[in-house]
Amino acid sequence: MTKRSYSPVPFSEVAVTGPFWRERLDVVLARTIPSQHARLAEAHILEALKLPQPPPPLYIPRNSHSFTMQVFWDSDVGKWIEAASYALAHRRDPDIEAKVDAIVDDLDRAQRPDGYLNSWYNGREPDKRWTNLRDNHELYNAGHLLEGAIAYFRATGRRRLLDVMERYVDHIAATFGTAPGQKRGYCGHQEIELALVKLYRLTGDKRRLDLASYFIDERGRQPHYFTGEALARGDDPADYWAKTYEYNQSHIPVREQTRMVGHAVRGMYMASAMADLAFERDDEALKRACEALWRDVTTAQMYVTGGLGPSETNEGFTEPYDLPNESAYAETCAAVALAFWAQRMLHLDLDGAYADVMELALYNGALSGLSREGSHYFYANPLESRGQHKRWAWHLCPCCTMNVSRLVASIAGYAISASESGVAFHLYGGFETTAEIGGVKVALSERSDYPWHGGVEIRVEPETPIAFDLKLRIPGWAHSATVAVNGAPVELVVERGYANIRRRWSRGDIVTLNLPMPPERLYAHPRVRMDIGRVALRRGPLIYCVEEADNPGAAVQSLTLPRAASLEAEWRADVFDGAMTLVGEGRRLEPADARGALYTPSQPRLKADKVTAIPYHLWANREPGSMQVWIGETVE
Ligand code: FUB
Ligand code: ZN
Repeated sequence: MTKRSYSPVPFSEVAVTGPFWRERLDVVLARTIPSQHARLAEAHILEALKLPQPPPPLYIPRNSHSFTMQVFWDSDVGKWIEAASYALAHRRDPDIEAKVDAIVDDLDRAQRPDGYLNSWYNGREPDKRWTNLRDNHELYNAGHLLEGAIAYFRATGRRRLLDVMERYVDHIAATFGTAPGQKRGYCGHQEIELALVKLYRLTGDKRRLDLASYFIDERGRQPHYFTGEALARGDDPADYWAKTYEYNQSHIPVREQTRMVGHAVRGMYMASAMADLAFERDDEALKRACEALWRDVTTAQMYVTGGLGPSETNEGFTEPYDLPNESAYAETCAAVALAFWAQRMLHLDLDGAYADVMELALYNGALSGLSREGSHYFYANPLESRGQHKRWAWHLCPCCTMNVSRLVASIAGYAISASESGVAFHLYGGFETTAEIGGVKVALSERSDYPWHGGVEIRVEPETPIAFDLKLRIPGWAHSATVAVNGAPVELVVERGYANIRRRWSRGDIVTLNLPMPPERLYAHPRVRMDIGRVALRRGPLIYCVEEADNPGAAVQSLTLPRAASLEAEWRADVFDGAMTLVGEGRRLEPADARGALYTPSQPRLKADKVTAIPYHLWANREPGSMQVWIGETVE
């Protein structure tokens, strides 16, 4: 593995100019970030930062395991700062910056002299720090605050929060590790590992990378830390409410894990950190462990939308091919985190298969978590509804709200990578940057109306002519792509998902890429029992669904698509602010028995009916109604 290959061009150095992501970004800047701050205040989460003071009341009652989600409020603050910072990189905003700075004041004041910083423990149980890593999210909170601090510094150059968090990281590094007197613990909810790698990349301080490696490699070792910790608290480890350490992926050491189990977000954050460490340390064995988990997730456990985790019980994985539609949990955070992991896998190998999953999760399973108007959310992202699912304005556990906003606000950071020898475009949709290649500044501007249309134009403007690789991702769904340079067709050789154009580039060179987007039918592996006899629709990177608002008359579950029915893409200016719909001549199932017998020897009648499908991420933005991704397929 050659580590020094492609690295993402950071979000702060890529402008978003295309209509699709520009619109989402503007909504996040103008509505989502300010409204999330207001919700954090209303939910008392900001008040809890104001220490020293008597701790705020318990706003979220303890559950039957004596757990309250209030313990991870700090993480929501960290994620909001991170999302706001990505937004600020696109448009500075004194009001938002004043709000961040006010939070920084509180955190600065709340930090203990030894560097410890946690609103729950500082205010309420100062003598119980680090006594329940399994459940109480202390290191998870630290990780999110640290990610927020790094993003704020990158966006504004202000480093006060970063200083606070570096002091806290010093404290954590002194507390945990393998040296005598240190705790050999790690967090029940992975997250700090990712943040520490980011800190290392910002500061170059290798101690941060070592701490991340320690947390990853200590996980799941025997004697099991959470067992000893429970005994030390006077608890019976056998009473663990989640029943199994698979829940937090500490059942065996991470390098031995080949199946993704347990809580989906935890698993995704862990795998992302593993990929980061494999990259930074050129660690072949860790890379192989990532690949095994990747195969498992993407071949047997992932929804067609890029959603992950069918079960509400553990907010996570169950059995291979167990992908129920209506009861799908598919937490927004898990799809967001799949995009994180895919991006990291992509940089281990520059294989378009990773970018395909990244794009799938971004446009579908993750984006569905945010409403069109920007202040309502989905926590679970089912693939079928009878109309019972409605977006919510906030949630007792608002983890998904800031995960989706930090993803959308940082979308620019997923589009382009650069290396010594060239540039790679992973996403299209209007992205511009200036990369330094072989010591020459090269301005790159990609223009397209992606994902609605597959025509892409890339203008290359080096300061002086220079030879380098321009790698263009040819998505797995694109079957007859073509490329031309300055109007002259180029033979398309696609290697692991990328067409490489190596030439001496000069100012004004223009590459045109055409990615035809015919509507396509997708079928699930026959072991996905819920999707037998059903078909899903895809066009380009978008997965589609049928929703009652476009298919009135009865629940969309009564619609079918004849196997031979053609599907047409139809631009509809009246659907939201304009969207590409898919339209086909479908059927409505009607009872064969006029009296409505529950069971009859006759098949239902098939009545011709138009089927209109919209992109999945747009569903549940109009009046409530039924929705379905996997549509029944009939012979006629
Ligand atoms: O536990 C913190 C976050 O809350 C998890 O990542 C989500 O799944 C939700 O449980
Ligand atoms: Zn969530």
